[in-house]
Amino acid sequence: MSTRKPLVVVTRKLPDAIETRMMELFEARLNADDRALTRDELVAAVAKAEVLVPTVTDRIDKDVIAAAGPQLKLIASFGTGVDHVDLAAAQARGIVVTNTPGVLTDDTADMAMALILAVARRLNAGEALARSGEWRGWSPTSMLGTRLTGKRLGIVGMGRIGQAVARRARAFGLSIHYHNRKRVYADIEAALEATYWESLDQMLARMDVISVNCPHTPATYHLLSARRIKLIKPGAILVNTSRGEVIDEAALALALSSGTLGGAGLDVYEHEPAIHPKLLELDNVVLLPHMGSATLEGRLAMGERVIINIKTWVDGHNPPDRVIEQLL
Ligand code: 8YV
Repeated sequence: MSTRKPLVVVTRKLPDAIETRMMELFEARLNADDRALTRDELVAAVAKAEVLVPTVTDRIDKDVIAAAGPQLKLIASFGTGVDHVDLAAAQARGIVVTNTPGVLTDDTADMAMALILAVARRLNAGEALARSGEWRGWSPTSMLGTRLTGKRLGIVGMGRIGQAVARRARAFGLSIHYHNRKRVYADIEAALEATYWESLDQMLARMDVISVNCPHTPATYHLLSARRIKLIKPGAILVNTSRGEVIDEAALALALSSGTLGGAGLDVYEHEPAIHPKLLELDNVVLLPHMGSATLEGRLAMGERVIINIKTWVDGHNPPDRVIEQLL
């Protein structure tokens, strides 16, 4: 086992227990005030670091990778999505990229379900009324939402998180439909009583609720394009806990403001932290600040995965969560 301590630059503040362990194991440079690094700071970091631990808020594009010193050998990202890292550029420079899959599946699926419930049952409007001092008491026709039981849920991206959403949704009486690059194994389909739609267009036209759970890759950028948003069944609810870039946000805002879509629940945005101004004005949307995996347990588990990936690499082995570009 190697006793060498690599220089590990961590771009954001992580839970104390993770930072403490990193300090024990590595020559760790931490970010005590949690300010996201500027591009110049990121370039300075990769010029020195042997290992970089970025998050979704760091854009590790080909120029940043080109600025890396020859000692940078591992980008151990804190998170599952790796769309903020130019994987091809990293691979070309012989830099290994890892992520933290699996440990935020349940938290993210919980949030997708929370958004589905919040939009269908108008939680934001109800909460606002209860706090406003304007509530005049119960009425048979006020705060009417949409019943979920008996409705169809279409999951776009049936990976780990999509399947976890399906399991939850079944308990709420939704029938499960999905579109995925590949059909999932028959036993998974059977357990979820899930219907596979090879054609995303056809699925969108028939669903009452749509949940986006695929990663953002060049192939899924604006997968829900303006054309496809127009295909969605009028009045349907769309939720996104994956990446904003999968949906054409301007087209979505238009469909929501014109009333074509029934509502939306969004945890992620195309140009984070900016949110399309039209979305901010609408009351048929529930907007969250990218907090799908924000549980203490989840963050600790993500940190553990990062440490395991770095430690395995330091010890001369292949890190368990290595991301290979063509697999995405
Ligand atoms: C993370 C996420 O918190 O892991 C992901 O892909 O979207 C988030 O839930 C974030 O990416 C941390 O870098």
